[in-house]
Amino acid sequence: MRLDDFMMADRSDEDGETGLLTKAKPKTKRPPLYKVLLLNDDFTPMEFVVHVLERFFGLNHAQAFEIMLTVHKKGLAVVGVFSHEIAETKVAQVMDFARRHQHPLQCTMEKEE
Ligand code: TYC
Repeated sequence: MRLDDFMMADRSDEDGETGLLTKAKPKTKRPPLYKVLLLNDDFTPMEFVVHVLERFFGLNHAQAFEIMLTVHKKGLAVVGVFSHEIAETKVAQVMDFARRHQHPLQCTMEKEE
C-alpha cells in the first residue's frame, strides 16, 4: 500500500466522488412536533369541551376545565404536543366526535417551531 492510500484509508467515506474532503456529519434530526389547538366558538357547550379534553387528551377534570376556560376566554389554546401521526389522529377524533354530536367545535394542528 502506498503512503497516500494509507493516509486516505480512514477518511475514504468523507471524500465520495467529489474529491472534496468534508466531515460526514451524523444526521439524526428529531422529527418535528405538532401542537394540537382547540378553537373557541359560541355554541359548543362548555361541558362537552371538558369531556373532549378528558376523553382524547387524558386530562383530569380540573385540567380539562382550566384549558376549556382558556379557550373560551382567549379564543384558542394548545391542548397537547405530539408527533405528526398522533396529532392527526387527535384532530380527527375530536372533529369526528364534535360532528357526531352536532357541535361546531374546531380542532387543528400546527408545526412547532
Ligand atoms: N364558548 C363556548 C360557550 O360559551 C364554550 C367553548 C369553550 C367552546 C371552548 C369551544 O373550544 C371551545 N358555550
